[in-house]
Amino acid sequence: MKVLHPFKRFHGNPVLSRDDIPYWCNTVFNAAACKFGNRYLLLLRVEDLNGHSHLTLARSHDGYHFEVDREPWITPSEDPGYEIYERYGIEDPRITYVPEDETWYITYTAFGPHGPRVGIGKTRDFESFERIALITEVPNKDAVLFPGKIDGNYVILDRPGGFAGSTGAIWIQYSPDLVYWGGARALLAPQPGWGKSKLGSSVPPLKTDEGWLVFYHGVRETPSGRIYRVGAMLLDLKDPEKIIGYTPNFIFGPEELYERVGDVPNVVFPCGAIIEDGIIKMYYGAADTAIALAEASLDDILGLCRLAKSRETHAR
Ligand code: BMA
Repeated sequence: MKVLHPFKRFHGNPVLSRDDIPYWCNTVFNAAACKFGNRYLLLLRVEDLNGHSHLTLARSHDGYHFEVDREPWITPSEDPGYEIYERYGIEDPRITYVPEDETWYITYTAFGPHGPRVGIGKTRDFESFERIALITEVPNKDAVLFPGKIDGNYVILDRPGGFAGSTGAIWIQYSPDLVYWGGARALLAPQPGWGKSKLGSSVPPLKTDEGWLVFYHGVRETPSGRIYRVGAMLLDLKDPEKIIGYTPNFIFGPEELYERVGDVPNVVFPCGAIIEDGIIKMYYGAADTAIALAEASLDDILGLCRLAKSRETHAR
């Protein structure tokens, strides 16, 4: 059976909003997610009263009710190699566990006077955090690391461009050491329709029997502003440059009031997902103002990805 709307929103949404942050801030949104031991962790993007973002941890025993740390965890770096690039904040984190390194990697958007670029760092304990490198030039954001090397290389999806008329496509790149990246190729470019203006990967690729499952956001410009929605595609496990299926339509979009109304209206923006017992928990920023949760069955999502096998409509 085809399921048109595979995600069900958590009845207690939003999961976190400004009132849950134990210090002054403007908003909380766009959180990375992972399971660390038996705890669910969210790495929150918190926007301060100056409009600059930093990252703060929230912890949960059930994935639905979170307690936020009293202090920020990762703040913009004062190291001279980073300072100018993070001067206006660090945004939209994604967390990937790489088993062969026994390490959790965190990618984020560093934002400074030159524009947005991608940073990557690592942790093993969610206490200490070490920056590895700034890995792209500007403008680039929405970088998600695959959870393991493929053919000896780390693999990342990122989104160069998307500003001043450039396409805003999802690209793929490779690295032997997480510092030097190359072999860049365009993977998925915007098409007329719900993702016409730009695309960006949402959550790090999830390994399934049928391929790498990638949620991505698509942006449509309208006379009353942008609408951010979510689609999914499947990439070949051995050659992730091959799109082997995708959802022909968006599968999640702003509908509830907390997604429609906020600092930036009509935005759902996932940065983290956790799969347990065939159920995907997707955490998403709602209207750049709160964090919400929706759940779907993995089978339903894979079924929707099987609907379109051709790559023809996805210009590269
Ligand atoms: C994107 C990113 C996200 C944000 C979205 C909607 O470009 O900056 O952080 O949620 O815009 O404002």
